[in-house]
Amino acid sequence: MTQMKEKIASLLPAWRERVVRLLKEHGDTEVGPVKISQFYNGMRGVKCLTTDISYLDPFEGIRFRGFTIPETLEKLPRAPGAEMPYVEGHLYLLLTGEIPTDDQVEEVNKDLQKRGKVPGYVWDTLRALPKDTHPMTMFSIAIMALQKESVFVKKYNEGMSKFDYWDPMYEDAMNLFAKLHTMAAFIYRYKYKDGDIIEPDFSMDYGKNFAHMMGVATPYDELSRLYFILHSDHESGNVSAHTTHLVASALSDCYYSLSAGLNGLAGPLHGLANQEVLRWIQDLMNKMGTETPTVEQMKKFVWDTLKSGQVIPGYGHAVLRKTDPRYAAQRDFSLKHLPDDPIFKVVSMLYDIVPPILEEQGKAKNPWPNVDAHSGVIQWHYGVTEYDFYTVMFGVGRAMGVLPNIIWDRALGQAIERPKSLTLDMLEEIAGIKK
Ligand code: NMX
Ligand code: MLT
Repeated sequence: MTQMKEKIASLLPAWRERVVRLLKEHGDTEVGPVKISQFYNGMRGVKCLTTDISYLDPFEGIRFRGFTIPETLEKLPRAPGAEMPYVEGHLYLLLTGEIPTDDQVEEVNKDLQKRGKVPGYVWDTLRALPKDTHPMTMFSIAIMALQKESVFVKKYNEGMSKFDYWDPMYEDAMNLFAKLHTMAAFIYRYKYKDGDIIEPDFSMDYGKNFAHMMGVATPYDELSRLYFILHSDHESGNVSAHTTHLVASALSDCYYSLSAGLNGLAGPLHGLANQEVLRWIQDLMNKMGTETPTVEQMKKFVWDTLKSGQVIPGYGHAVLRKTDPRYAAQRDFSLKHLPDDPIFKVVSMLYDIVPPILEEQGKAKNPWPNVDAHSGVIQWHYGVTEYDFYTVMFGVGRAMGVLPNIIWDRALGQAIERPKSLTLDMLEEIAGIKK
């Protein structure tokens, strides 16, 4: 057993004891009321989920196991001379709540390498799809194709105590995460590079290997590490995390659960916004006939977008009420590596232009940029201009957060999710509306 798995096993009894005690002694304590508006506004603000893996403060942004993004990037181990920490170390942090040693990171890396080989039938499945299939559909199908490998299903069918569910869930999650970067890069090269596939090099760490398989030179390896870490987790109410949790709550294995979660990530209001941002900026440049639109041209384009009833992609958030620190981290990377990139300049100008316009329009509760406003421009700079692909990379990163979440769901005995619904008649009656 790896130190990471042993660590989870050793932490479990104390966490279980806390949950049992909380439920036994305080199970009836009320956390908050539910308003009628929340039945129709996507349950915004209803406190009814729990995770210890990350927490999102509206003004501070995300904390991974208690660490802010700058703290996470500073504390996690990295390769000698590397700018960004190992993805493997972040996985260890998310799963155990502890910053790993170099030795522990090395062990995670070796463990993922052992699990990394993708069976040939996955490639056959992908090759059987029409080439114009969206890469997110391909990614989701590739994950589903692997479902027959589920250790959880096998052990469940053999008969297993519910206290042990987390163990095969862990095995499945590691087996799946170990292959995701290879499947993502395969989709990219198959779809956009004439099927010229680059084999994985398992002597490399996760981020570097991804850059290698994408065929993009350094510092794309540094970017990949940063990208996967930043996109990993955003507490449990966002569509991809919540869907993964919901599906897993039926004891569906992690292949079914992650694939479902990523189908949610593929929506333009969620992860697909990163491709929308690039599409929108390209549209801006094309319509204005220049790579360097003026402030006035940009303002007009923003207003035109709003007046046509569309959202400004990459801006606004359901929880955040300030600039997303994931945006800030990517901006820091860009200032160092691509300060003169024309699209980066447009992205920077939009940061000054969009928020006052959204405030003037008066609808969006948060006028500031989110993670998706910045991720595409960096990919574009390194030649990954096929923006349909961007959400797949978001998905690889997101898996690193949601898979640990469902392992811990099993470990702490979270029940099948089943909230109660009411009819409009009932809500009108509660509201005292006479008909
Ligand atoms: N541009 C224009 N209008 C907006 C925007 C925006 N960027 N953000 C919110 N609004 C509108 C929203 O459509 C709603 O309008 P209406 O009353 O007509 O329905 C109104 O402002 C109130 O919405 P909020 O309560 O501020 O936002 P909500 O929590 O409902 O939605 C998002 C959050 C993220 C879905 C929303 O801000 C949005 O659509 N942003 C653009 C898409 C985007 O960037 N998504 C990525 C989010 C991050 N991620 O990776 O998932
Ligand atoms: C995310 O990373 O999931 C998005 O920012 C959406 C959210 O948190 O609601």
